[in-house]
Amino acid sequence: MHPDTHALIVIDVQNDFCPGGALEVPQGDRVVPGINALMKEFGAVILTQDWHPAGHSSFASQHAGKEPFDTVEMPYGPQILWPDHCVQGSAGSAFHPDLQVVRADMIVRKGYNPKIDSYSAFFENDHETPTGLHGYLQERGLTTLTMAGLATDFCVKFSALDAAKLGYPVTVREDLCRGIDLDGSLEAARQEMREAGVTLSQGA
Ligand code: VGL
Ligand code: ZN
Repeated sequence: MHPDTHALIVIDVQNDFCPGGALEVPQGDRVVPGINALMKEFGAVILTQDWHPAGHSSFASQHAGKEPFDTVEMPYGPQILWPDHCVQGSAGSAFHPDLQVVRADMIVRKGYNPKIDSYSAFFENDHETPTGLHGYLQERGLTTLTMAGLATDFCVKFSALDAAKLGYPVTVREDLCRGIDLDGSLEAARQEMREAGVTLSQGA
């Protein structure tokens, strides 16, 4: 059991990121049993949920002549375009059916702003619009974080880097994450996280 100042943050364990989903992460569903078991070791459990309006600007379908996984320039910087995924209220946006959602104290939704993507649990992709999670953690006295979920090289990475920047000691349970791995993005993400002082763990 971790001290009650230590929170588990479970990133985007949703149907669309699992095999058969719109933006499937290879073996994404494999993280579920281990995450459920890990929840028992924490007094505070927070889930994030990717939650896009239909026609979101991160969808390739909204950009003439573009395909999923192409990159475009947005006012806030380069943006990878994705297949339509995690549309608010769709079956794909729901949590994996075996994830113990009942254990969650808090669910943070992100990506609901039509014009900005939001990979991180803390800030949208402009790196300045907050989700409110930092304030929530501060008000509850949650000072140390462990993260797991999908995808290692996108939402988990951006969440962990922002947590480190905000001053939280943060551990990423790599054994309970899976990556998309576009052009070496998984190894690059591991390197970036290590350089930012994030602890990468393969489990106890
Ligand atoms: C994610 C791409 C687009 C993720 C979300 O959860 O890693 N990746 N939206
Ligand atoms: Zn998304």
